[in-house]
Amino acid sequence: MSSKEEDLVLLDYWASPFVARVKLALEEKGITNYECLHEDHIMVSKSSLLMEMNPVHKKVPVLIHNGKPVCESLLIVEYIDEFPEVLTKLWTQKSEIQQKEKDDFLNFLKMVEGELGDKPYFGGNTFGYCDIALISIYSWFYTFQKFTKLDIQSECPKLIAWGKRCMERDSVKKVVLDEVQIYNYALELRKKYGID
Ligand SMILES: N[C@@H](CCC(=O)N[C@@H](CS)C(=O)NCC(=O)O)C(=O)O
Repeated sequence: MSSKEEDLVLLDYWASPFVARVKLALEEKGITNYECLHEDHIMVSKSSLLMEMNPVHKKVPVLIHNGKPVCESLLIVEYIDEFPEVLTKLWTQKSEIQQKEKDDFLNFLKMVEGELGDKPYFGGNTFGYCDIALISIYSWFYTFQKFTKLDIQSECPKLIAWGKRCMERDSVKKVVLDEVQIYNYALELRKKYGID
């Protein structure tokens, strides 16, 4: 997400630790040109904009991006992060993928692998929150590899071993799609949208 030419509004409450998460993410991304609208007494009364933008929970934070609301602090943090855009770029381009995009992707993988370290799972010895968040992306690695021609197996052996370990779990086997099926889907979409 580029901060330029974007209309960003954050519904804020000064004491909210959840809003602080979002502000931190914005800071880290160097996004400063957003408008902060402060709720006065969030526990007692709420602005009509908050009621309109988060009609289900009526809670801050809400990030309003070009008029569209994103609710839930952790989802907003994810939204602010450029990562999903980077991934999509890896398999939807007509032209050859730029070296910079490959480098960004590889740096990201290495950073994730660094977090894993020598542990079997991200949280230690048991499959948990972070593994759930990442394993669905692991099944896209094959597709990314095909389009980027990066050798993820050699670049990030521990991460690949983690992926294989997770794929042995019944829950993962049941839910996470097969990597070849995903690659075929990517090829189909490229054809459908005239990329190939
Ligand atoms: N799960 C939400 C929690 C947000 C939350 O609890 N916000 C509080 C302020 S700290 C709020 O808006 N409370 C208003 C209310 O409960 O009516 C998130 O992570 O965004």
